[in-house]
Amino acid sequence: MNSTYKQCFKIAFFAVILLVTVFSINQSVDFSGLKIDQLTAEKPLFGADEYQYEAPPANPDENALSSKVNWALLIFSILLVLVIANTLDISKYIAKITGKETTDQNQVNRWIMLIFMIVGLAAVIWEYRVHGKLILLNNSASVHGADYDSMFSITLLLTSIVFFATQFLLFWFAFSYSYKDGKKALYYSHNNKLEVFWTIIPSIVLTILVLRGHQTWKSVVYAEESYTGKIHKIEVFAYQFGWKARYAGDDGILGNTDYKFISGKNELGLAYGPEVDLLLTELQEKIAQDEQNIKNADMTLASLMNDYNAANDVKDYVAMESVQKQIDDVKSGSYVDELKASIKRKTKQIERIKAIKENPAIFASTFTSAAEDDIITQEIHLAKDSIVTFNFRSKDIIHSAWLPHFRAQMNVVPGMPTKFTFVPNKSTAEAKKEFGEEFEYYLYCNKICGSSHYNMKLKVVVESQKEVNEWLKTQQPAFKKQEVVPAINTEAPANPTDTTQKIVFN
Ligand SMILES: [Cu+2]
Repeated sequence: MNSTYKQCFKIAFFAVILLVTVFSINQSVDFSGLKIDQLTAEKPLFGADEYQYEAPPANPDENALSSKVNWALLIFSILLVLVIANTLDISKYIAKITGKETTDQNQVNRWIMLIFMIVGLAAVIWEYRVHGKLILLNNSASVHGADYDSMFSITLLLTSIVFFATQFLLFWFAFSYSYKDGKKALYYSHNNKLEVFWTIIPSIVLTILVLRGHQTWKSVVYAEESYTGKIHKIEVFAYQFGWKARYAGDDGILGNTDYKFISGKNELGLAYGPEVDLLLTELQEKIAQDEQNIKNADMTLASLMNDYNAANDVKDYVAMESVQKQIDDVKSGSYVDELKASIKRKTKQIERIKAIKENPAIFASTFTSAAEDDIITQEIHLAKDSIVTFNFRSKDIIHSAWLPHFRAQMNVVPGMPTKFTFVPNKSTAEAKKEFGEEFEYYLYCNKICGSSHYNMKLKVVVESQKEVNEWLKTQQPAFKKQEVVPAINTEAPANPTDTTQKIVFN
């Protein structure tokens, strides 16, 4: 009787553990928001929908735990544990009473092995069928994409064959060669032929896969050299959190850039004289302001004291706390230190810009007229079958430009320009026919780069060259030609004195 209690306790213990596990999984994952069919049959492969996925609005009547599927799973799991536990116990008691073994555990195990194999392999086949659209790629939108896809498919095919064969053998042997009375296991420690066979075959297969991969990689990475014809260069600029594209204007040349030129109005830091002069003026003004603030630190402190007293009168504790913090900063000197540091940074920036402007050779090669008519856009339009090179630049941290439909991805690293060349060969209109009217190509950020990383995407349109040209005409050049201020120094200055005459520093 004592042992019956023990058994009951054991079963109850396992049931509780199971219950807690299922409950905690249920609490942490809201299964109700995840619908498998949203990722499969009706949806386009890598379509916009998958990446714009929004969970359906929560139904207040239906909390996560009331989901029918999960309750069914929970109850089923508990029952299964109870049934197995009871079966084993009952047979044990019968064996005790009758003195005969009723259940042959070897028999149970071998059948469980077989069932596990069938269920497991069936689940794998189900996965291939249901999520196969995400695995078996065959609809890339770029020339090199087809190569990439076929490589993926071949690798998947080979690994699948090996997977099915080894899993079948593993479980079939367990089933087929289970314990039988009077049968002795064969002691089989080594077989040279077998060793050679299963070393050489995988080596050859893997070598072929790796070499093919290397060839494909080379053709993708060095594509710019291998294509003959006009290469359309587009700059793709990443920042937290967004993208900007830059096209060459009528001159067909992308202007130079420098991070030192980046300002509120010159987000990409283009080497455009008037804008850079404006930045210098702004920096000088800010320095003057900072210097003034340092001089007035005592006045600032007095005014903060007044603010504090005013807040104290009305017992505005939030305001009091924030003013107190500012008072502390001024008193401790960190307010002035911060201003000094800011002056130092700005002075350094001015020095660096002046270094470029005052060196005739650097000036001439930096400030060409090319940047003037560059077009900065919020979309990328590409001509179908044209050779495109994306030149990537980052303003702040590492991003990664990912164009899944074109099977392209490239890190975007601050201070290290990267590029990627490819030929889009499926227009947006053709893709819409294939994937549905709502389909759009996108360039995503594929490096988790901060709180709004998920929002970093840029629409890509593939159309005819004529349509691209028409679209470009509707886009504004980065800088409207300034009529009052004469365009400066588009040519190399004759001598250094010339340079200083033309550029006015404040
Ligand atoms: Cu990013």
